Order: sequence, then structure tokens, then C-alpha cells
Amino acid sequence: MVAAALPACMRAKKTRAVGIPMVDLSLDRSIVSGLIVKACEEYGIFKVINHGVPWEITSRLEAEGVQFFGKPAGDKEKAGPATPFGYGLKNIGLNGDKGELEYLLLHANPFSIAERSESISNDPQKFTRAAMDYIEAMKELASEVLDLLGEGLWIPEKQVFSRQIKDVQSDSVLRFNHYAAVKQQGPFSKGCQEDRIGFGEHSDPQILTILRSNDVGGLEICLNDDGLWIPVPPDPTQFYLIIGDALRVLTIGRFVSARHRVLANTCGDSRMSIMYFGAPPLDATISPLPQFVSSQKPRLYRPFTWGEYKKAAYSSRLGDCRLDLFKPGI
Ligand code: GA4
Repeated sequence: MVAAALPACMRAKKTRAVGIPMVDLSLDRSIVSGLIVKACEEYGIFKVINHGVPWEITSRLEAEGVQFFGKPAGDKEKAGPATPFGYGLKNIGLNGDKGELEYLLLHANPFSIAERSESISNDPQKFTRAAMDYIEAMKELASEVLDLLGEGLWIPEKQVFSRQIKDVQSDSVLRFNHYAAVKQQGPFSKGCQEDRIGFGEHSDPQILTILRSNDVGGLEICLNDDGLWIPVPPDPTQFYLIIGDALRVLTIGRFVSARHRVLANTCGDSRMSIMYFGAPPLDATISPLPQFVSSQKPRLYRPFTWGEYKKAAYSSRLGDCRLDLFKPGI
């Protein structure tokens, strides 16, 4: 493939120092809603501080993740393979994508968590409690941010986004990613490799992602077609919110679904991140809200359900633009 045919981000290795927007959720509602709308339009990612999630909830789940990834390979494999849920090692999705990581992918439904916990932990009830408390906290945070977005966009029914992820049938997902540090060994080691792809470039298909990592970096976002990757500094005490494709479609492209990737360096420490992906129920229709459609901004895609979009995502490769499949006439 000629270099020019690749998306700009994949052609270039350069990075750019840009501050990711940071929003203090304890400020006045009208200020916060304006700030997050702007961040979603310009970046598709922002950090929240004063988020109200108790540290105890985050640290308990982090400890469960550390304990799981610290197990012998044979024990971890008992929780796999990830098809798509379960333990995965290097294989991402179902179509041959690879990354330098191991992960646990879980449906956020309480019954599913309780069932999976049996193969994940020696104390399944403790794991289930930690995961469910975290998921509840993430659902609350995501709903609050989505309501603020509804307000900032002056949508009459301000819970139009949040009710999708609050629905008992919501298809939300919890994910742990572990990028192990590879220590340099022996006299022939060639130093650190700084561009091993941990998780390749993609946008998240869901409505909203909440990401939290330990203090090891690696996450980068690509904003424009300028080929520059922007490092996202790790901050274990705060959360990054990332706009997914579904919210991009609902706002007819007013919000950007941030393309991101993770580099796994061979020097330094291991990175562990935990993501909550807030999704609608499988039968929910993803179609732009009427107030965003006009003759100047016609709808770009035919209406589709979250289930259809998820199926398209799982039939594609990581970096593919799955939305093209929903253009009228295709
Ligand atoms: C990206 C966001 C979430 O991690 C995820 C991923 C999923 C998987 O790893 O199983 C996908 C990927 C993600 C998008 C395209 C498809 C599906 C791997 C892949 C190649 C859980 C999700 O929902 O979509």
C-alpha cells in the first residue's frame, strides 16, 4: 500500500504537545455544560476532575485487575478466550487484529459479571462486588455528563442520551487492558522500542467511554488529519471521557469520536487501564436527533440499531470506518 493511502495518523510517528481539555465538574452547571460541549466538538476527549467517584471504588477494582494479571498464564487462560468476552492475549476482536496487551472484556450486566467472576478470581464474590460498584459509579458519572451535554445543547428532553445507558437492557461493557513492561535483557538488547502498538488506532463504537489508568502513559489521540499524535498524560485519580461513534451519529457529527491508540513501550513500567463503555440496548435506534438535521446538515447515514452497528464493528478490522456501511444506498 502506498503511504498516501493510509490515514494521516498511521503514516506519521510525530507527536504534538496539546493540552487535553480538563473540566471541573464542581463548577456551576451552566459553565460545565458549555465547557464539555466545546470539548466534545473540538477534541472528542476531556478529563474530569471533582467527579465524585470515591477513590475506594476505583482502588478496589484496580487491585482485582492487578491480582488477575499477576496470575500464571494457565490460570488466566481459564477466563478465555475472548469471543468477544473473557480473557484475551494479543488477539483483538474476531478478524485478526493484534496488539501488545492482555485484557479482560466483560459485559456490564450483573449476572454476566457474577458468572465470569468464577473463572477470574479465587474470591468471585469480592470480584463481582468490586466490578458492580465500579460499573454503578461509572454509569452515574456517564449519565451526569450526558445530561450536562443535553443541557449544553439545549435539547428539550435533556436525558435523551443518559436514558440509553441507564436502561436495564443497556449493552455497556467493562474492560481491563494490561500492557506489560518488557524489561531489556542480555548483552544483545537493542534498547527501548518506543512505538510498539499496544492497541491500534480506532474510535470506540459506543456512546461514551470512561477511561482510568495507573500512572503509566501510552494513550494517544489523533485530532485532525495532520498526522500528529497527541499523548494523553496518565492521571490515576481522574477520568478521561471519550466520545464514541454512536454519540457522533446522534449529534450528526457535531461531536467528534476521538481516534486513539495505545503505545506499549518496552522500557518503563506496566500500564493498566480500566474502561467503561456506555452503550444503548441492542434494539435502540441510532439516528440523529431531529434538532440537528437541517437542509444544510442532512443525515449522513440511514437509521440503524446499536445491535446492527455492533455487528458491523465486529465484522470489521480495528481501524476501519464502520459508519460508511450505513450510508444511504449501501
Ligand atoms: C473498541 C472499543 C472496545 O474496546 C471494544 C473493542 C472490540 C473488542 O476488542 O472486542 C473491537 C473494537 C472495540 C472495535 C472494532 C472491533 C470490535 C475489536 C474490533 C476489531 C470492546 C468495542 O466495543 O469495540
